[in-house]
Amino acid sequence: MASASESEHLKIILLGGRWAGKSSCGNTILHKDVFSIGAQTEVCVMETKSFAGFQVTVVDTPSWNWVSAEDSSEELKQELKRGLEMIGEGAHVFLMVYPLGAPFIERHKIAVQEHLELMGADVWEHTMVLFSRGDWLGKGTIEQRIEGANKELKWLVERCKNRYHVLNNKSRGDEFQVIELLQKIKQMISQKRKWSKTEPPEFTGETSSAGAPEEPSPKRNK
Ligand SMILES: Nc1nc2c(ncn2[C@@H]2O[C@H](COP(=O)(O)OP(=O)(O)OP(=O)(O)O)[C@@H](O)[C@H]2O)c(=O)[nH]1
Ligand SMILES: [Mg+2]
Repeated sequence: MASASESEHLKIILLGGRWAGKSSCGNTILHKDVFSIGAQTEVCVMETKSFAGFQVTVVDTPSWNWVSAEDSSEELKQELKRGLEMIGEGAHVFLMVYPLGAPFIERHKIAVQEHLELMGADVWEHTMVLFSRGDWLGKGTIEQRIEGANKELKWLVERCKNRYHVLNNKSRGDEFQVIELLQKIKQMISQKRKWSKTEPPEFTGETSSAGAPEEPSPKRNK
């Protein structure tokens, strides 16, 4: 296993509405009781831990109510932005936490879209849906659940480029569910890096020193 200094640093910001399970997911990811459960999170809290060859930083954030961002308090909006500042420079991901089994209708969609977009116009490029309450999945798979979901929930998954994961916070001993999530996040970050490296340089009128034709950039649909 790589040492903390060699390991990849994964920076995670948990976002979501009231009672979504953000703090619980944070504790499951860090395998540690860092964030308070059951009491509404009021301010951002950050913690880092080395796990499975990764250095993992998690920022827990206060929830929004299921209203338009316009109707959320300035304090809440500032605190969400502070969460992003806390995580600092470098690649990070947003985990949009939503409890499995809870209805996701138009007003949830509006609240998610407007609050997430406070994090920047490109927020969707860095966002994965994290379904909490994995114990509520029952016998089916998450893919079947999404397949049979309403258009609003499908919209959320599609907006996140089909990136999603399920955590059962009642099964904190299940490290595999966390390792799998970290692998997905790593893949998301390295994909993003690959895109920025293969992005064709702006045309300057000069021929490239190697004289080789540019590779076409990969499609940005995942
Ligand atoms: N059954 C089950 N309950 C969960 C799971 N995750 C969270 N909960 C419960 O959901 C409730 C809310 O969890 P929190 O982690 O406090 O949610 P939060 O989004 O941080 O909530 P606020 O910060 O208060 O808005 C708690 O009672 C948790 O025990 C899960 O995977 N399964
Ligand atoms: Mg909380």
